[in-house]
Amino acid sequence: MAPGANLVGIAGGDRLLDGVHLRRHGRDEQPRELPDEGLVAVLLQKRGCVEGGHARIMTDACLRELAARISTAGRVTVMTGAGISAASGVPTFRGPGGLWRSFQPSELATPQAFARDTLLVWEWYSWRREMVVACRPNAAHDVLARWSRRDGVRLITQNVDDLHTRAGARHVVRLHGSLWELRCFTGCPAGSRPWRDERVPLPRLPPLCPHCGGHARPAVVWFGEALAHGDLEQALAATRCDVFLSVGTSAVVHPAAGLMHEARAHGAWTVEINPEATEASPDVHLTVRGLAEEVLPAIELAMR
Ligand code: BJW
Repeated sequence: MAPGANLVGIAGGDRLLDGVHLRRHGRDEQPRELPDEGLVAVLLQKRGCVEGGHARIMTDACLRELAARISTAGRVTVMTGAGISAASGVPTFRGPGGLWRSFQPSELATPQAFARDTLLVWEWYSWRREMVVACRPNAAHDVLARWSRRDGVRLITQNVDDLHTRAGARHVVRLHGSLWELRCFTGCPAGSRPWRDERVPLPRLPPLCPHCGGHARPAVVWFGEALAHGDLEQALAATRCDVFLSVGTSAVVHPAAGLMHEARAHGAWTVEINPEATEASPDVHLTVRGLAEEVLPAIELAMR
């Protein structure tokens, strides 16, 4: 912990926010002393305003500011990545335990890989479907499901696990498709529209297109493939917002990673929630270094 830091937990023995760090960025965010009010304490590190990474305690005040910004904003957009499902047991892609540590994206997540070894790719997706079907939405999905019922809140996800929908979220824009939908790989007209198939295991690997009898593929977006036009349009429209939260994403995969920058260019106040620094960290107004399943419930609590 940095010199001067004084990390405290939540009063009443609740340790919900222990270890959550908040970091402010951007010229328009002036450093200021934040009173220690003792309910929730988090560690604030102000890059560029406090020499030597000196940390100071930020308590309720900043969390309340974040909560107030979200409550009073007319338009709030939340974009999520694999990290939001980590607590549900769904592996992320990058970082320790990430799928790309054990598997090559070029061998599994491209149309070329599918054409080369259709069965191998389907075995990988079948394994992931078996894993995800056993997972349940966590507290972070639950909070976002509640927020999604508010006017002006838009939810964009890069995740293919459908856990937002299973948590009850409304109008989720799924930029990278769904593990639970299939479409025709050969591109026959009727099979181009994804259909839902939640059977685990699938009765046949590789599954076939019911329309033309060719191979069906997972209706997800692989590297080198365009995102569905409508999804990207909706996501871009959602960057016109007052607050943009980026939750649990390494922010390396485009075009999703560009949405935060778009939002900031449109004047949004941008926030990142992630236990690690990411490509986006230097560019957001506020970085909350913490776990989505802890930080989002804490924000929701502070909104009451
Ligand atoms: C926690 C946590 C906790 C852990 N709480 N946090 C511009 C620049 C450079 C490259 C490109 C560019 N534009 C396009 C490209 C190429 C490419 C790309 O971006 N490559 C980069 C990797 C360099 N993009 C594409 O190819 C895209 N297509 C495209 O652009 O098409 C253009 C086109 C136009 C017209 C015609 C044709 C083409 C498509 C990208 C598709 C990505 N697909 C995947 C697989 C989906 C299917 C599947 O699941 O099998 O999507 S890849 C994988 O990465 C998956 C994810 O959605 C995506 C993003 O990953 P995410 O969610 O950020 O996860 P992680 O693991 O990276 O990070 C997790 C984070 O959580 C970490 O930071 C942790 O710290 C954190 N965390 N626990 C909160 N409890």
